[in-house]
Amino acid sequence: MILNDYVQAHLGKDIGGCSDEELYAALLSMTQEAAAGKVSEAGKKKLYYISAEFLMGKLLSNNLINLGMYEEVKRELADYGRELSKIEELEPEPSLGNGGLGRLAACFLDSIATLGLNGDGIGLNYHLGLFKQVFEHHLQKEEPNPWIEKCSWLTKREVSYPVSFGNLTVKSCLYDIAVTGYKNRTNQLHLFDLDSVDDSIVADGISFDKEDIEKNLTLFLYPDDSDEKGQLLRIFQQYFMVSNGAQYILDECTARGCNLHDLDQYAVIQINDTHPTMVIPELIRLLVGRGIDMDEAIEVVSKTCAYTNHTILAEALEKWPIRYLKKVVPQLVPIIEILDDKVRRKYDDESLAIIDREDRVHMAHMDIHYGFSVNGVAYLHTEILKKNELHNFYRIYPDKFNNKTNGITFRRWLLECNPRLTEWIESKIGDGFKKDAMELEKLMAYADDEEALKELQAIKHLNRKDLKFYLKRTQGIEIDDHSVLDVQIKRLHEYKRQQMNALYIIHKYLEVKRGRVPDRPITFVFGAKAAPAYVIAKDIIHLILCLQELVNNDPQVSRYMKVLMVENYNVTLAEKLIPACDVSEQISLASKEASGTGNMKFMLNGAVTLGTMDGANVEIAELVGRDNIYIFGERSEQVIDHYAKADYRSRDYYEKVPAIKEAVDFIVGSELLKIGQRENLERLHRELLNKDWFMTLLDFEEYVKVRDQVYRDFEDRLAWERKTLVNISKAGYFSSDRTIEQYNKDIWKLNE
Ligand code: 26Q
Repeated sequence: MILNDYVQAHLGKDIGGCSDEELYAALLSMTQEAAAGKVSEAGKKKLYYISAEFLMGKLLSNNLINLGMYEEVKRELADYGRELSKIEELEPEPSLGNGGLGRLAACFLDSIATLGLNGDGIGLNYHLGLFKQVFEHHLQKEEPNPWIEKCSWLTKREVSYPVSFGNLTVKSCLYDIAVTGYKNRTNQLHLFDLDSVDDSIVADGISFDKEDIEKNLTLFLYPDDSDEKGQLLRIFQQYFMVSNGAQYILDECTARGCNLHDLDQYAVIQINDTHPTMVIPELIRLLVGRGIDMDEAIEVVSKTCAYTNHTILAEALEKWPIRYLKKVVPQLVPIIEILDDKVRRKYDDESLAIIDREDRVHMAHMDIHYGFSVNGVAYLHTEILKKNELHNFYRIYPDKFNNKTNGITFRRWLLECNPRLTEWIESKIGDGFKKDAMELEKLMAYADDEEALKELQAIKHLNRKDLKFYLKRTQGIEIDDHSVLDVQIKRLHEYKRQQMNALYIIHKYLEVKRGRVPDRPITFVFGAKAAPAYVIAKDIIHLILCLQELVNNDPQVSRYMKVLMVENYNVTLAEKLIPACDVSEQISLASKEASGTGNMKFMLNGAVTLGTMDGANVEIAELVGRDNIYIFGERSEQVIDHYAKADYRSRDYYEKVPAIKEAVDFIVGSELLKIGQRENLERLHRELLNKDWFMTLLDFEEYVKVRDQVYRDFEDRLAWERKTLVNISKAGYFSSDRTIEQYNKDIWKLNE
């Protein structure tokens, strides 16, 4: 009776006498106390995973599962007619991340603790987090997303560091979130903050005084950086994160007996993309300040830091004008100049420089020269880094490059979000898969077991019903639980090609109008936020919302298809959508999606992938075999070749293929113009015709063909369910426990 005893002791009443709010507060403190009992500092060397984002998701169920209290608490609540899922709805989702990179960091923290490794996260405590998305007049509008409540997972620590920006010095504060491992230790996520930050300076959506650093520093994740003030603020944030992180690391290592000459034996710092790159010059600066000479400091730091690359999009690789760094972090500039100078003395190759001829600092270059490891996040991605994007670096540092294919934590993405499937798996193969995900392969014994396949189908149907009620209650939208559920949920970006999905919907709409109706209704679901200053991305959202209005209100068509774009897509929504999904859209232009991790979550929950040979899709295809995945589109080598030759012209495809012309022109046709804004629709139309940088029209024809095949194949229900089963069976490789074991074996080398 863990919960009942707890509320008796603390509130003097039993579960039945408590409100949901009281139960939530009690569960929160009860799990926090249980987690605190599992903290340990064992092992000489410690990992620090430093990241601008940690997309944690709600923590209550996750912590209960990991602490082994979930079943009992659920049962106790049920005895009093209460439901954990209702109580959980009171918990706000921490708004500390944006997409894949942040969610990966959260999965990694879970696996690090689960494997019993000594490793903490370091980041920032953004008060208003990533903006909250609302739809108004079929357009995305951004609002602040305050998520910190009095009753929260944050614990204030008695830790504070001075951080200097030229002539402004601030004093930080620190909050920790306990990270529970599955039946194992507790680690910490350290989130630095500033007491003087003031939410009330935000007015009119998400605008605020970008120059009032003491009040705005940790307000938002990715504040609008379309102007210089916004870019400077991002540098303020990044430096605040790394300077606090570096001071914390040095203090903690010193307390554990490190003499700083041997820092690399006490600490390893994993730099998550380039956002925390300034930790390198900052650590060097601090070491010199603590009496170590410059050359040795550089060497020590280079042995301590490792870098993960998450993108090959040139525009996403950070390059800061040195003028900005002089304004915000003048103390780092001489160090960065020394680092650049050393590189230039050694290599006569401009492409390797840290400070380029236009006086911009290439953050990734600093990471590669002054870190001991560089990793990509899927096999194909790492190969492209080595052969193309970072080829000149690979030539000089072949041994630094390594691949670590991403993974996801099965605790959240199976046990927590899909209890029905979890129970079913357990009934078939026992519970070994909860610790060793590769055991899922044992399910292959049921690949031709009709009974088992029907059970699997029934589980998806029940999950669909849950989703139906959830969406109705929270988004006011009705879905058909007998339709095929086709889902694309991820950040909005042109390379991910939500616009191609939308063009297919247009095509299908016109087909239905012509009387060619699908065998079964289809529900097309989207979830995506667009960066506030990303104009075309917002136009694509506009198109999807206009299509939603058009399709769903057309009585002739809506019997056969529905479009649904969920508002404010987040981890909580993903956990509801994924277990109910049939078709997983992973349709990025080959070579552009570093890995993807949503693809793995869908696979694990028995959705079948419709995708390009990009990122981890390549590895999924390899594992499940071609009968159990739908692949289409130009391959990465050819795509890279098109860019090199600059020989892709979207207009050629538009002119050559009538179905393409028809779908593209529909964007600016009378039906949609009646619903939407001419400016947005025309801009998107022009973009597709004149630029289409991510080659939507190149792949469109084959996409239509293969996608139609998917829906036809769905009708052979048993054959489809077999594909589902194979996907689940082969998903074990994508456990983040495997990924973290590889990081530890090849890069971190903890516990040795
Ligand atoms: C850069 C400059 C200025 C402002 C913002 C940024 C910025 C912000 C966020 C650049 C990149 C990001 C996020 C990237 C991201 O989420 N990448 C994803 O990482 C996943 C985990 O490795 C991969 O699975 C995805 O393929 C990759 O897109």
